[in-house]
Amino acid sequence: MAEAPKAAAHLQRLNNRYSVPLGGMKTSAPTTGATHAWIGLGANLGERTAALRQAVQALAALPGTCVLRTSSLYRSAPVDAGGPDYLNAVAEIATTLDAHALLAALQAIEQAAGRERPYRNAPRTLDLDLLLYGNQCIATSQLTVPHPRMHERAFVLLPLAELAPEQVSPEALQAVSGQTIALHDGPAWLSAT
Ligand code: A4P
Ligand code: MG
Repeated sequence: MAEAPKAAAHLQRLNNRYSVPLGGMKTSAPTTGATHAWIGLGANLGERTAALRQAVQALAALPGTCVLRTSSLYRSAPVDAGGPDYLNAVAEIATTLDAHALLAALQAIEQAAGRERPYRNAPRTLDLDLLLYGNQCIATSQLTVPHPRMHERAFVLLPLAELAPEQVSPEALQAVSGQTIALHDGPAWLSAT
């Protein structure tokens, strides 16, 4: 495993403004009524990178939705769970879907990737979490936004801070700086063959 970067040192090195070549995908924002949202992607079963790549393509194919940017790819041991190491990333999208329709679409993409739910936090071929939906706070029986556990997790905060540093305070990064996490691949992971 590559050397685990300390959160602050790693983020200092990151250029927060790079944009990833998203070959063949919609990358221009819908013109009216679009909301920026940040999606957490994770996988720890099967061909993890391929599954995350296909998930980004599936996000870009959703109605009224485009993928604006994707983060680097991070590797870490399961938190509060067992099984193989996870790969995690975050995607920033602009979408005209409302938050509940977006959640349903995320779950459909998970299902298409062979996601099974034998027990809580079970290993999975694909997990898509809605981290942030604009600046909205949502609390329904199906959906909590911001995602309730995102601030406890380096595997969410590090990739999110690449794309949206204003959404991740230095204190939040400091709080997860003891978690072991490795940079698995830079932002070009999406377009690499
Ligand atoms: N739900 C409510 N709010 C949301 C939201 N903002 N985004 C509901 C997505 N779903 C949301 O999710 C269970 C229910 O949460 C859904 O029915 C939805 O209505 P799920 O995807 O079926 O199950 P889950 O992913 O196991 O649950 P959860 O609560 O999302 O798990 P976590 O907290 O995401 O933890 N370790 C590493 N290193 N990397 C990981 O990615 N992931 C987990 C899962 C544990 N450990 C990990 C990782
Ligand atoms: Mg989930």
